[in-house]
Amino acid sequence: MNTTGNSALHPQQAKAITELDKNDIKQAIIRHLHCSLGTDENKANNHAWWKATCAAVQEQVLERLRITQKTHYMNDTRAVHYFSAEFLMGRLMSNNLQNLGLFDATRQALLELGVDINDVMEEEPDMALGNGGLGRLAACFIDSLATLQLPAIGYGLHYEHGLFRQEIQSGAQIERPDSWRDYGNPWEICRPESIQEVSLYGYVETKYGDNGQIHKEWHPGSIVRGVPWDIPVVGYGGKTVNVLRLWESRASGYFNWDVFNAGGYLDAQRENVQAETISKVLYPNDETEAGKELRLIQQYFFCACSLKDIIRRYKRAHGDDWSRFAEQVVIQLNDTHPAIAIAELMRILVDRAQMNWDKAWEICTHSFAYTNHTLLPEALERWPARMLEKILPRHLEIIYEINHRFMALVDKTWPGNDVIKRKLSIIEEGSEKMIRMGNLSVIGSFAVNGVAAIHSKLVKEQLFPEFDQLWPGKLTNVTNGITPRRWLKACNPKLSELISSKLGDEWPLKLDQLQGLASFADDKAFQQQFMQIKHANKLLLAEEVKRLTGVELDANMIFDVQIKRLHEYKRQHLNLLHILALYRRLLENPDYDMHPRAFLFGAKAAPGYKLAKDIIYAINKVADRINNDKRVNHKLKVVFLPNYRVSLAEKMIPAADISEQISTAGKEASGTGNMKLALNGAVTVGTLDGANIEIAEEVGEDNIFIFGLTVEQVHKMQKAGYSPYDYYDTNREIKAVLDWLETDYFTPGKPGELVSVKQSLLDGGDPYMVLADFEAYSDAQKKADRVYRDKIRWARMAILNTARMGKFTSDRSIRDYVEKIWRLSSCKVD
Ligand code: T68
Repeated sequence: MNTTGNSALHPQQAKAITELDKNDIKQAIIRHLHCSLGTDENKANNHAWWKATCAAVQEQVLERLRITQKTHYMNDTRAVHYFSAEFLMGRLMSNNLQNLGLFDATRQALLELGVDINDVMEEEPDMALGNGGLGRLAACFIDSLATLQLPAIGYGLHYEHGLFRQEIQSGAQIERPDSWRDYGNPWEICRPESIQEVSLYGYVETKYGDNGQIHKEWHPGSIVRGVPWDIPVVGYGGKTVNVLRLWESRASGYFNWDVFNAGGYLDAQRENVQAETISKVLYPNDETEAGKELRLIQQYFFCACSLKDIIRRYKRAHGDDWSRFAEQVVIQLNDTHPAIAIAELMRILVDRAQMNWDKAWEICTHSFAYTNHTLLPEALERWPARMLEKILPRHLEIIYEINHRFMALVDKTWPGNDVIKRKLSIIEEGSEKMIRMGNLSVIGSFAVNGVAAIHSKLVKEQLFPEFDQLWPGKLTNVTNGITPRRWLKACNPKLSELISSKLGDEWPLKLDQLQGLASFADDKAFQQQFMQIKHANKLLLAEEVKRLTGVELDANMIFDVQIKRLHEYKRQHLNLLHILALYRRLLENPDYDMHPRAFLFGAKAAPGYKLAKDIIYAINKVADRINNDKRVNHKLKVVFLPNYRVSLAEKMIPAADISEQISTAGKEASGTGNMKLALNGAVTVGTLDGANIEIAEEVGEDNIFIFGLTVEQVHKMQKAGYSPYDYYDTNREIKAVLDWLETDYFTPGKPGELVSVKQSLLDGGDPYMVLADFEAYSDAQKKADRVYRDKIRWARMAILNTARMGKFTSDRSIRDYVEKIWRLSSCKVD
């Protein structure tokens, strides 16, 4: 077993972090080059420097971790347990150095050793254990939890392969396995002392006690071992270091020895392979539920391991007295992915601790809270009852019992109303009986939140209106946020330095202080500095673009950025149609008046999502044609950057002038890329959707380009019977660009290759109202173009965007959770 990171203590660790200087760090790095890696300063390549540097940093981190854990234990603190199938951590070296306050000293130390810290940081593979916004939110939240010195632990899965690596071949997305820990991960620590075992399959036996009591006993068919790996999570300021505990599945030696001894070596191995499959790979589908057995097993596996871990810790302090459990433990369910934990805790309390149902239910419903991240029907998790019966037979019985008792409450509230009963039931009747995990989550939790004001309103009014009536106040809002440490301080060092020169260096902890920049918004010298930094960031990105794609960008162009998962509702194809319109205008009139613009995309499509992959292909084909068309390419460029991920976002965001946030109103729950881009001085072109609405409120309508249908208008139009042909037949430009896609102009010799995009917008019914919003979008883009050419006005807008993003720090989100839901106290670690 690889147990990297447990290097022996060294006297230097006794020194307080603030006293550490570059010489100490230099010595530690060299010591690790010699003693941990068996190399030296002359032989070491960048990878070795990276590992040695991480090991030197990890020494500091582990010492803080030990002190934090001791402090939490001594204080017997209430803690939040953040259950998430995804944590999209990205790279950790620069983050940990920033949060420990050791970045500059380490940069200097490496420099004196003849090494550039930027080259060293590039060696780190991203920890891509998530799909997109939901996973990255979890990562920002654990950063804020540690920063605010709150007792917290993240629980998730230790996927061997994170989100696939994307290659673009002849314009098409190819998926390659991601191997983030092939050469070892210096941050993780294996904790064999905390291994758990989890049961699966089998059957339930009903036993009758002497007093007539019924007792259920689950006889599992298989047992899997969960091995915990801890990733330290360093709070800003370096005081509290919490952990992210990720479970790896292993075959439990337990079951297989018999088979092995009976000569069934291969059979024994087969069972190993199955057990180890559980944490093999992250499911790459965001916003859809495939209903795959392995996915349910993944969910149950990490929930069961985590609950056992929580209970072990609770019992160490409280023995068999369960009465204080809900006081000490709050479990936040990041979407419904961990919802099976509700049934698992009931099973533990009722079957194992022999508690009566009502008391167990009381504990459960005071321990869990649930965050909803989507209204899209295809993303709401439902599991076939038959699948649950096979994998978790006892849990299915428990879910039926929860539902039975809940239906009695519904009947009392709405006597005889079968329509409401059918709607609120956890069980969906139909050709195949399904278990609705959303309903289970609402019923089993004491609080339910959406992730932006509009989204939470829609959760209340459209998704769960009867639940809101039944339990007023249970449904609430916590607007998402992002950590300014990673998404400004670390990724945009030049802008951070400028901000600190004006406001001091507390803003990463008190992001509202950025307001102080507003008084410089009209200061010519400051405008110039701010825009010079943007320009420098654009030059850096242009270099990267050249390296990755061969395309040359002029940093004087507008850098217009759309970075997010590829999905129809996010409408990358609306952006594409507008690019085609610009291209056409330029061909028709070479003097067409526009500021040169580079459109940059970054997006992964779920491997099974055909149209999303077709849109990627279309973007790439259009990009090829435009970038090689001498007639226009001084004014128009299109770049699709392959393998969009956290570390690429960190390079694109500081260089963006325009942030594309153009989802169909009502579809994007919140968005968080919108916050990151605005924080770095990009101006949003966006719809009134998700957190865009709150961003517009903060920055003011003069500092954002809002366009398009509102939620109400979308709703009304769809009810009235929306016909995309109304736009195709009457808008010349729309017709021309859609028809263009059918020719072989972008795919020479292969007409029709891009036709699926057109079809989805016409015969496909244009479910996301792309054509309905096209003209408004084009107008907003024209306005943005005009404003950009007024350098002073644009600089003012960009500065005010940065200045007014204070609300969107994830520290504020976490404080909201603490006040509205978790009721936690911070625990100072010194
Ligand atoms: C996102 N959801 C929302 N889901 O789309 C976004 N789904 O608006 C919001 O800002 C963000 O959550 C944070 O709240 C997702 O990212 C997934 O990735 C996902 C993964 C698996 C299954 C379903």
